[in-house]
Amino acid sequence: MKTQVAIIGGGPSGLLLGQLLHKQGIDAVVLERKTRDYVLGRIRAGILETGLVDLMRRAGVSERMDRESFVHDGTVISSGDVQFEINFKELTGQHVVVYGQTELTRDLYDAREASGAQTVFNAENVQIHGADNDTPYVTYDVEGNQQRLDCDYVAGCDGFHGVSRKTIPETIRNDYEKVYPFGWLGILSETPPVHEELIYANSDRGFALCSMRNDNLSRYYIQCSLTDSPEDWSDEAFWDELKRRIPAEMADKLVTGPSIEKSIAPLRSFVTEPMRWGRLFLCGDAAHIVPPTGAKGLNTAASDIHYLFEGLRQFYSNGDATGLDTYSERALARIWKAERFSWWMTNLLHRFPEQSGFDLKMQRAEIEFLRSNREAQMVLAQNYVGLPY
Ligand code: FAS
Ligand code: PHB
Repeated sequence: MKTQVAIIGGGPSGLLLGQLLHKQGIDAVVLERKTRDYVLGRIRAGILETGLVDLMRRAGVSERMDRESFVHDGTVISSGDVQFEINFKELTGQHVVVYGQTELTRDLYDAREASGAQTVFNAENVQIHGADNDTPYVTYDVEGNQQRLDCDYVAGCDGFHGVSRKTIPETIRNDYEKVYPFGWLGILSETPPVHEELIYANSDRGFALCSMRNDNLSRYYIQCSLTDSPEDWSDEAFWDELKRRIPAEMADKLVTGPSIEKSIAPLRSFVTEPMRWGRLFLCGDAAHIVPPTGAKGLNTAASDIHYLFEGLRQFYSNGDATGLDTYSERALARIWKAERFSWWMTNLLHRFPEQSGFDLKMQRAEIEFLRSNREAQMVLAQNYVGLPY
């Protein structure tokens, strides 16, 4: 089999790239290790920057998102019972959009199936060959039979645990990592959101986040120990702990109910450099991970896809490889700013096991400065709505 672009990974990165390429008349085949239902079963991001919304519109996959998503003009930050709003609209003129990654991925799968573009599910043992020469190809197994896909380029969109990043020799690759000493226990509940905007809560007991998917589907997180498992937390215990971490006036009006999903995500900051090796380009979680505190993971994957798509569009339309040659440098420039913001938000809002009394005073002073200083709020708002591509 032959294609122009072999895309490894059928998550949001791979699917968005595939749809943009299809609209441009560039052939791409997606190789996904799991099934569509398995991919859609993962509950992840909820906040979209307008850059990602614009890419979905350009890909022709925004009709349901435009109909069902919510525009948020700000967010609440709280510390104990003190709470204040960061008004993105007033500070930056911009907003964010609330629309679950699951729904965005579903829309992309529906569009890909409607387009007739090829997706191979249950593609096992994917291996990338010849990325550092002019005739790359990918092998993979389906039902025990090895297949070969010849291509011009390979887009490694296979997430943190995929094969693409590991294909780049360690002698060439530089990995940068920070692992945080806690995780996020998240639940989904068919209950009305506690507030019309998100609440990022710092408390003596740890971090909490009140988010949502729609008027009757809420997403809540509490910071938890890395030794915890979801089974350790009954719904009742989760709700009790959440109420202790958000302002009392919010806790009083919190509507609780049975969880329909409960999972724990570890938190890490990670970047690999470079994001290109010959004909192989890394995108999204294959190249970088952020703690979800800044809602940047999916949104930084989107800017990678923007840069790579533009480079491929330019190359296939007039042979100019400038966009491809500058891909890694341009993507990393934006990624590191998102890493900084996500690291800063995580340090601002979480309780760290080894925090001293002085460290806690510094954290409280940082939150008080943010509460009382417009310019500090402007910096948070500019990063949260998304820095320019
Ligand atoms: P993904 O990991 O989503 O997709 C990679 C795909 O490649 C998967 O479908 C996988 O099955 C496939 N694959 C892997 N190895 C393969 C192989 N060898 N061969 C073929 N296919 C292979 N981001 C936010 O912005 N906000 C959030 O709130 C947020 N919450 C998160 C919660 C959790 C638990 C996790 C893990 C991440 C969260 N993220 C969040 C980040 C997340 O949304 C990612 O940024 C996003 O999924 C990135 O998309 P992809 O790059 O497509 O990677
Ligand atoms: C979510 O709704 O899942 C969500 C929102 C904002 C974040 C992280 C997760 O920062």
